[in-house]
Amino acid sequence: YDGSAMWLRYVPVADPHLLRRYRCQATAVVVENAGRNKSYRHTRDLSMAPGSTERLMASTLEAAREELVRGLGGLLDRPVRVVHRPGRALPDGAVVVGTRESSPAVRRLVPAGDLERVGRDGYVLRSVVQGRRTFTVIAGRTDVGALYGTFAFLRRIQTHRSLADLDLAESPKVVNRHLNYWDTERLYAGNDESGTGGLNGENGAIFNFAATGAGAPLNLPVVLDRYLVAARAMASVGITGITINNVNADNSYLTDEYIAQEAALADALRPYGIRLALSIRYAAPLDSRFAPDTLTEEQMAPTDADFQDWWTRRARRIQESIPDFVGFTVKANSEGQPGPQDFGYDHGDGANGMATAVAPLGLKIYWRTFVYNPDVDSDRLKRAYLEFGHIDDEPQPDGSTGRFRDNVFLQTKNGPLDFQAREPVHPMFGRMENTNQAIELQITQEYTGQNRMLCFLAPMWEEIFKTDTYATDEQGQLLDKRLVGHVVDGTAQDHSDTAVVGVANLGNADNLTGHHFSQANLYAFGRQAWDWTLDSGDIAADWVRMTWGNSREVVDVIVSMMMGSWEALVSYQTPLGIGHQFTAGVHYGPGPSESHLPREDWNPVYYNQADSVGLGYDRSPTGSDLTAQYFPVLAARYGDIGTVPENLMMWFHHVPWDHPMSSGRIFWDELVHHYYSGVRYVGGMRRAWDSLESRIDARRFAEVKAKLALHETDAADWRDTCVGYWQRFSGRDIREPG
Ligand code: BDP
Repeated sequence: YDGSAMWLRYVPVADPHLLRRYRCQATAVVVENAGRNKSYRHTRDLSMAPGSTERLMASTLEAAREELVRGLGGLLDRPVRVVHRPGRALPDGAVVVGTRESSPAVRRLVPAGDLERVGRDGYVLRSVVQGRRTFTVIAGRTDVGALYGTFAFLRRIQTHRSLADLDLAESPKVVNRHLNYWDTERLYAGNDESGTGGLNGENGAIFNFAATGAGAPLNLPVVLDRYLVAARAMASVGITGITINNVNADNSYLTDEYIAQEAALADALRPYGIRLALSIRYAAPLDSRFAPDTLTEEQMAPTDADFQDWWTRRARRIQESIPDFVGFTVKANSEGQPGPQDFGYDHGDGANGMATAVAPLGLKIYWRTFVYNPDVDSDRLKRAYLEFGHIDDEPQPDGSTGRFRDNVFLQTKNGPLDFQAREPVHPMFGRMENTNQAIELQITQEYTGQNRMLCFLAPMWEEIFKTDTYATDEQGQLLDKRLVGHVVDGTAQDHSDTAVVGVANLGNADNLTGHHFSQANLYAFGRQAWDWTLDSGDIAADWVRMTWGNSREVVDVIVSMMMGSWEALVSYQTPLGIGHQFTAGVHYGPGPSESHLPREDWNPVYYNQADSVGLGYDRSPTGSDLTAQYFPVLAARYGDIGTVPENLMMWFHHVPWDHPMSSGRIFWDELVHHYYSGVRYVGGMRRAWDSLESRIDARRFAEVKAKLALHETDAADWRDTCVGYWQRFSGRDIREPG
């Protein structure tokens, strides 16, 4: 097995007792009126997509039915009966899927009030007993809710849970569960296995428009089987949308030729509830490719009609082909991308100009806050809040506060630097009371081992979501709900439109993610975007059962490998809160001594500040005072070396080599201990994996084994390079068993 079905493997239930029971509980699939709400527009042949051996679905309920046929057929190891028009006589063991509108059976079995409570994407999963017959009803308020319920039902069987006496009602905590797909950067998931993935992931892109090239009918991109696997995988964890191109955007994606292809892709993904968005380049109106519809520099004022009308025209053009188009992701005035500041305006004007343009079409602007203009402050980490915070606080002519429009999301990375393996949370969470805020997490493992290292990120995201911001209201009173998760899900400050965004890791590798274990990160992202309160260990266990097997030993060994893998990586890469020690550009190996890059704040030495006194960047009140951007409780805690959590110490302090740590060691010894213990953990993972040889299929076993060997070598390189370099400053001995 090559991993190409991801976690939707549907292998037969091995335990004969369980299998017998499941077979009685799922005898037939009933999806009435599955063909209603057909959503195709561009693909004429609905049965088979070019390049694909899979049937393309025309509607969400067909996708649900197909998934049950495939899933139950595999899990129960025999074809399942499909009943199209059951009338009132549902067979015992029927699995009924639909909404009250689509299905008379659902209407009979699930009262309207029960569905109202679950919200737009939610579902009810319920056992219903009638006389001597028992059915399972999977009901949504919408078709897509029913599809999500279908995946949840199949997951129960995949993870060997009971199907008896079900009475579940589930709904997501966050409205928009969105992926950003950087098609040409940082993928690490391509068939081209040369090196570690590098900066340029072109070879690995999953949706490759260029590849359709000459000969392919323009409005019909090749829809490959793996697109559909990706769509099903995304739907199975409740992803609602995907921005399909890199944030360093290429204007081609806005041309008519590309829009036609995007529309066909949107058709393929639509039945799975996944809507398309595009990254755009702010200065696109100047591009001669759109001639005669181009603007001059003078017409680029975002507050004026010329600029706004241009974007309305482009967006309308897209919407004509993709009626459920989400909107635009914008990276502006960041790392060389154009933005409103190039034309004398600020981020508020720029975001609002675009938002005003697309508001009549019902579209959204995801405006990224990943900016670090050196003119703003010497500490890179302070810059985003300095640029955005005051716009959120601005009194408006109508008496309200905050300038950003309602259809703008400010999309903010979880931490103030850039997706490092551990960062404090971004100080903007909780601070932007009057603005819709989306959190951006990185699923693709740019800084967390790429496609070589096994690093399960759910514990990191859990730590982020569950971090207390200690946010206060205007009177300075602590809010009741003030974890980052509450800020993101809108309950902290009463926001109804909410979003979690993940920079996704799908590519053209056979297993779609390069490293088999990187699949787990996409899986976990979806589950946590749906419900950030989930326990990351439970998520790991589900994924392992679905992906590797249900035997006790397999589950226990792999879950425990995964659960410590992130902390181990932090330990051998960037322990105790030191940030960005990567060698230039590639973001994989160590480069603590590097100082050659043109911008000071791209260099490891800027972040480590190593000297004979100690290590780390002083961001306390005696230093850059980043701590002042946090709410008072956190500001005080982070600002004092006596109270800062040790795992964030060097984010906020230049720590003296002899500083006493809670372990009883001095800082130097503690630092060295982290590097060594991180590498030891990887050795432990190798041995644990080897112990599973007889329980894992040969190909995947060998592939993971080979990756773990590289992983251990590269982890040791991190340890030796960093410890060796720090030692030049500390002048102290290394007292650590190897
Ligand atoms: C950095 C990546 C770069 C992205 C940038 C961003 O190295 O490729 O363009 O983030 O998020 O981490 O805009």
